[in-house]
Amino acid sequence: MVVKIYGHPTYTSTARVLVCLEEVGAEYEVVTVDLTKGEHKTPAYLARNPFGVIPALEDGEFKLFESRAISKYILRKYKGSGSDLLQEGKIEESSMVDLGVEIEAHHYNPAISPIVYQCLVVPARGGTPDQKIIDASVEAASKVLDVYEARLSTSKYLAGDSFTFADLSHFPYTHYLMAGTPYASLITSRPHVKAWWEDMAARPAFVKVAAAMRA
Ligand SMILES: N[C@@H](CCC(=O)N[C@@H](CS)C(=O)NCC(=O)O)C(=O)O
Repeated sequence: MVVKIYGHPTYTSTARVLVCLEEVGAEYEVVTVDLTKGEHKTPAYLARNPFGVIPALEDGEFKLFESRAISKYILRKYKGSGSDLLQEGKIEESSMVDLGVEIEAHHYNPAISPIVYQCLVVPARGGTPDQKIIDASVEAASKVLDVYEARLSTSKYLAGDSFTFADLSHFPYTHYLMAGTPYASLITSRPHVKAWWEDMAARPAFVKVAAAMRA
């Protein structure tokens, strides 16, 4: 029985989960949910995720949604088949992973996602990007990335000297920022952030999942 991910590999939250599965070498199946056809709002899908967003996980009888919760489930279930990306059992190290994931979810993601949305999604739907939203988001992202630059000048990764889920969780939006917007300099102008991203982007799991993404 393989883990099933209901989602779509081009969407960021699904990509986060797929990178985890690739990192641990788990067997999995993607059950495509086509957002353009509204498949995420059908009663069948709402039974998997009542908020009507992708992804959702099914592992035998067990069901879960929210990409970061699914990611942690996968990393816990397959701990031992790869590196320990949650640092579980080590109270300070695992707390640093939690901190990095919280910062990604509540500071990084809200600053970067509007840039990606305005530069990639809006034009793809025939619209014109709102430069005011982009400018405000670039300013917000700069402040967050200054914090990252300081942090990454004292340790190779966000939670310490090992690559963890705190780093991995940044992958989907950073991929689209770098590959699909004119704002890659947010990353490349900061030497430690640039080295951190280049190191992550070269990981085989990232390369494989990125190949199925849009930009
Ligand atoms: N916090 C959720 C966010 C999920 C989310 O917003 N998914 C997007 C695609 S990346 C979605 O399904 N959007 C469809 C919609 O909002 O109608 C998670 O991490 O799983």
